[in-house]
Amino acid sequence: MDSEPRRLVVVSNRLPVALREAADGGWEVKAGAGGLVTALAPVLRNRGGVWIGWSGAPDPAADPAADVDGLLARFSAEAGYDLRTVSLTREEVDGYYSGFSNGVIWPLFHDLQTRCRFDPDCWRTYLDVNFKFAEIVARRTTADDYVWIQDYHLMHQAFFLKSMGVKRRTGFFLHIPFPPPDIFIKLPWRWKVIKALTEFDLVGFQTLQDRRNFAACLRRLMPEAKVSGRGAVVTADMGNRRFRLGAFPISIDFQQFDAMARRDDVAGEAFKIREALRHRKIILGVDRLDYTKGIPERIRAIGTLLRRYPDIQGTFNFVQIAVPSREEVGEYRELRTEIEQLIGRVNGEFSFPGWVPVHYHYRSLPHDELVAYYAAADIGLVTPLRDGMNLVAKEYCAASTDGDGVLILSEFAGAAAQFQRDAYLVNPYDTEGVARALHRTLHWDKAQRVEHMTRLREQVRRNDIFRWVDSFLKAGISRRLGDFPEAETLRLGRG
Ligand code: GDG
Repeated sequence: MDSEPRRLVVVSNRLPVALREAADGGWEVKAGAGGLVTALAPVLRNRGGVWIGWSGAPDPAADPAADVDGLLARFSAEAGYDLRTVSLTREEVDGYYSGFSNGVIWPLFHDLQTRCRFDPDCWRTYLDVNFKFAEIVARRTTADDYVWIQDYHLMHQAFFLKSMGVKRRTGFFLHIPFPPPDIFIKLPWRWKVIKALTEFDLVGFQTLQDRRNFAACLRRLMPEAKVSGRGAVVTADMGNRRFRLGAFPISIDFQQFDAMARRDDVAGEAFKIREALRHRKIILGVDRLDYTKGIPERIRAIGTLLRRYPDIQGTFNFVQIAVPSREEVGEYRELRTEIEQLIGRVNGEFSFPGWVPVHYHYRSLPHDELVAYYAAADIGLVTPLRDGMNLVAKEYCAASTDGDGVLILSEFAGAAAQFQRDAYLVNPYDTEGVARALHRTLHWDKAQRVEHMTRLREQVRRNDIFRWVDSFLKAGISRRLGDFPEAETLRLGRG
């Protein structure tokens, strides 16, 4: 068990691709869009890596026409790492994914306990599906691999691997916040969840505050646990075994965003966006359409800005890109309706010939178009009610290659811990405060904006995704990303 791990194996709810039913009734593979995919793909590529997860399609194997393996094999060859699917039935998806992961853990861990639906059947399905995943992990890995499990959907992996007698080195990273004890203890299965997390060798969080919250819950529910140490990574002693807890703020591939924003076609697209909006200032919001992202509050803040500061009318556009997410869930459909009504109200109240204040896109944009929007924007308005990290904030900075831009950031995003001195922090519930921040920063002169953005860009450049991976692997197995070298042949073949 102490030999050097041979391969990195990532396990997550979703594979970094989505299998969808195509218009002709067959299946098609599409690259995924979430934060996790953005963060991990560069880490596995051409390093013999394996990614285990659900394809996103309920039970495609039941469809005799689906050549799932063939579709994924083609994607694997292009992506440079192996994909291994876990097939889930419609009932499993409903209970484990929609019911427990997104109906209980997601709202609870974002401090929105009143949105939780504590359904014991969903909890049981969550355990069953975790067991199913663990069986595949056991089958597809060896004791030489390092198994890195991602996120709240799979908190029982180490627990089930151990219960099967399978020895693996395991690390777990939680992409969402970890709540304080007063909130966590509302969970009817609190003890089982916290116990399951103690079975990993390393549990990683986005911020020191998340790690502290976890340690406080651990002390409350398992008083025998003793947490000791200082710095980003500390040790929890459970009497018969130890494991480690760390804070590892996730990031982005800074160079990739920076380089893409500098590309002629992307810069040209950014210019076209500015031109179409008549070179007015652009305030940009980009989010999955989720109730944690504070989109209604943000639109209200835009309304307040226009009402309080009439001088500002006609001088800017607020562009909100909302990526469809969890559309099968009623709450998300209602949220979409609420957002669209609010936008209608603001536009109805303030538009005049030649100017509509809010532009709204309800779709996922191609990556280069998204980067063009980042590059075109004068202000990135990132105001989640609660967020593990928020990669959009970092991507916006990386794509602001001229160093001229402003990041207005919610103090409840994990990114605020890193950016507290450099971003303009706001309370997303305080619509007047957000309106004031917008009014002030719209009047900042270029020198102020450049000083602000240059510091932010430097932060993201220094603390990029590769540093995140390095710091996690260093804590987990005393190794670095570079210790899993890129295969020479694959690298040459990449062109
Ligand atoms: C979870 C945590 C944590 C967005 N619109 C488009 C698009 N995106 C991409 C962005 C970004 C990603 O989606 C969103 O990442 P976030 O971090 O903002 O948010 P979550 O999806 O909630 O992610 C979060 C993250 O995990 C990582 O740990 O930071 O706190 O909630 O990368 O670029 N991509 C494309 N078109 C779009 O229209 N192509």
